[in-house]
Amino acid sequence: MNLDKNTIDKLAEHLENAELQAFDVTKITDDHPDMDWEDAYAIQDVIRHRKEGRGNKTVGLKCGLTSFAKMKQMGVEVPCFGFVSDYMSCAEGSEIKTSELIHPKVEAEICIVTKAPLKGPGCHVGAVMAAIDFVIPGVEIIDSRYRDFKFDLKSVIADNTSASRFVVGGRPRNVEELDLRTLGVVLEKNGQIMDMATGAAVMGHPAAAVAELANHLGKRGQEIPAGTFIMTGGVTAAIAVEAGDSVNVRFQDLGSVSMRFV
Ligand code: OOG
Ligand code: MG
Repeated sequence: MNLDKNTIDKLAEHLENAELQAFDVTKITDDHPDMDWEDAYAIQDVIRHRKEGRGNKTVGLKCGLTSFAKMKQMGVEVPCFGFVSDYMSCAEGSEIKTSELIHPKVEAEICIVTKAPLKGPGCHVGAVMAAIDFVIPGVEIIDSRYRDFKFDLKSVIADNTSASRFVVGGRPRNVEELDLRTLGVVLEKNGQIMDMATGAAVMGHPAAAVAELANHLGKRGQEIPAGTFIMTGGVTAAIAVEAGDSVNVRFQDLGSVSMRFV
């Protein structure tokens, strides 16, 4: 750790205010170039404690920058991890207010819910497959607090990996009924196909992203509890949306997830 507790608390407050009041900021590594990975996750943890202290429940975990499309789009090669809170969850088919957001983008996510705890190190795809209760399709609405979505990995980790809103819906399925690698996803905005991908785009297998998450938490003495909702990371590139747009994502064997931006 290179930053002191006071600086970490100040940066967490700064980034969370930007989220809650919907204004953009410059990336924090510009002012704190010596910030390290531990500092970045420590800032994210303070944001989580601030939300929980206000009574917001943490309702899931997210993997980010796990697909080739996303890594290329954002110019990074390492995944990152964050969390989602109760107020970020939006119902299937609902209207999402862009006035509460800065510059939202949507991405298709293959999501899972666990039925057994997962603990790294050494967590692998097999262990994850055994721990999946069901698979459910989702759409994440990311909204980086950084100007023009320009950030480096440490800045985006501190900013809770751009977490903003998410919608789960469609048809949950048992994992043995699916091939998560060949599962096709088509993302449409206003009836037009914007991007498509298959599950293997996420680290070769979406369960590999969950294994990485368990190994990441394991290094910090934590585990993924049973019953955890996890987004495995955008399988498609993220697509910018604005008021008036409607989004529909079709998932092979899992139905579709849709929402409107107002
Ligand atoms: C970082 C968040 C990445 C994903 O699924 O890849 C993420 C960003 O691109 O702003 O949620
Ligand atoms: Mg995502």
